[in-house]
Amino acid sequence: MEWWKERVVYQIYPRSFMDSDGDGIGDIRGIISRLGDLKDLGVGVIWLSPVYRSPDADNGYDISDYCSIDPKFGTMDDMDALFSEAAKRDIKIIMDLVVNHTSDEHEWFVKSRANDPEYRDYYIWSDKPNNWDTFFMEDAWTFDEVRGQYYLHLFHSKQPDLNYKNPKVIEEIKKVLRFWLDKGAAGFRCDVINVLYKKDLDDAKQRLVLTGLEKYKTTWGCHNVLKEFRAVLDEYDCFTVGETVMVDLAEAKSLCDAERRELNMIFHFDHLEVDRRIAKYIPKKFKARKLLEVLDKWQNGLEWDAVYFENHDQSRIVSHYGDTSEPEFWRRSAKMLATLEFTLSGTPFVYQGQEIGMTNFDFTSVEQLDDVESRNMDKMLKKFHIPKKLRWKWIGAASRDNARTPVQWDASANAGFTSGTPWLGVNANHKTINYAAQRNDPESVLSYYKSMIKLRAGSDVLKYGDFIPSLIDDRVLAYVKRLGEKKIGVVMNFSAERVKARIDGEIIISNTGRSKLSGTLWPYEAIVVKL
Ligand code: ISL
Repeated sequence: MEWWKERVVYQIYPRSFMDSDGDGIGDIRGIISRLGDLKDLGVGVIWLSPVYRSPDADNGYDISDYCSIDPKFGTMDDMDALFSEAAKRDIKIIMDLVVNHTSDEHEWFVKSRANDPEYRDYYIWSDKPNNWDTFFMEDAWTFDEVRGQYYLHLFHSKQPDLNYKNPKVIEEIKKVLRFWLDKGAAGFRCDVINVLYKKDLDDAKQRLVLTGLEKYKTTWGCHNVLKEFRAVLDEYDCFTVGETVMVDLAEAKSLCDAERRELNMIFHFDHLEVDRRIAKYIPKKFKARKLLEVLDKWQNGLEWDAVYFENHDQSRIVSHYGDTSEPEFWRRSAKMLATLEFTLSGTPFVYQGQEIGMTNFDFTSVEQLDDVESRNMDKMLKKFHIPKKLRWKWIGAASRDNARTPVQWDASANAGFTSGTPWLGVNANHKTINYAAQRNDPESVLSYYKSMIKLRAGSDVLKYGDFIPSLIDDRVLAYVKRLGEKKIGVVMNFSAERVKARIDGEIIISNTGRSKLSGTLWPYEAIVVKL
């Protein structure tokens, strides 16, 4: 079996993980200081969000030099040290490949806007804008005074889109792939990798959000570019996971089917939006039935899945699908969600802090937010005359900043993240929710994550078994994993009430430590049984 199917991937958002030099921003030396905890957790791969030189218009997803380390995170020697220290612990590292766009401060863009013949077609320029808009709810074209033309950007205006109709651009990115693979990277998480190739620049069908999407989402041109990258990747023992925005199942299959393997796996979004509408911000009622239907679709639709419930763009899963209204419900629902994650088939991804049940932040207004997407969503909702209180309720629940508050290492000031002033506020609940309080507590969320990761590692049924949905209603979610004759049953109560549910089998693990089955599920109880 491929090693990347066996291992658990842990995502580090470096600016919020661990600060070693007291400037309030996490850094590479800080990561090295915490590798022991990651080893203890059972991590086999680190996905490192961008640490490259960047002016930070989009927190590092606007890169000005792909083959560098931004001084705020340290030096290339620090990065080499991280590769070797991680390797000593048998932890591989995949880098974040953000190549749909660069920063407008990248030398390629500086030369392109200056009409340098070698670079003038590295980006997408036009004499007049079309009607497309961005993922950040703004116009997708900005007029450049130097060039005297408009340039396309599907995200921030400081993130100009590269032109993948230009073979030189593809060759440049192949060099970036080789640079990091030669340094020891074990692959890449590929940012918005399904929107690289724009069919044409004509006006598109008007949409409430993302007008222009049909012009660039998973186009045949994108497949061809990915095939070119695959030729380089196949020279190395590595894997790729594509972040594929708005992807549907048919597109996902075409991107990561076993034959073409343009990508080894992809992140899709449906399972995190069963209680959301209009691009994740507008809430609707959660139903376990809906979540099970979506999981069934993707578990049985793809040959191999990337299983995740958090990342640097998503709200904290225990606040989203769990219950933080009281300590016992918080603990139990965090463990229930871990039970879900590690009994699904696919490579599990854990986001920093998820393993200790970190919750959404406790900010009180949009003015406290750092994230450009959240601030622009507030502006857009204001245009629709949504009242401030309701705007904040929606944005506070879905903002990407929920995942970006510093990791809570202990109960000291700034949660042990920094000796300086943290770049983004530390959640006040770090006094009770932190690594130090959980490391040696057998009942902690952290200990349960370690147990579930160990359980998965030892079970081919959980890793590779078929996913068979069973009991479904709006509160209880249950399924069977089957591999040959072996079957494991999983049942979860996504509600604060006791629920009747007949369960047979021999208990393997539960988040309540029960020793026998009783036909009733306690609030947020999860049970895994051998059938
Ligand atoms: O989370 C999202 C989908 O619901 C969007 O907020 C997100 O912007 C989109 O998925 C693309 O995300 C990636 O590309 C962006 C960057 O801001 C995100 O952090 C990154 O994950 C542009 O590089």
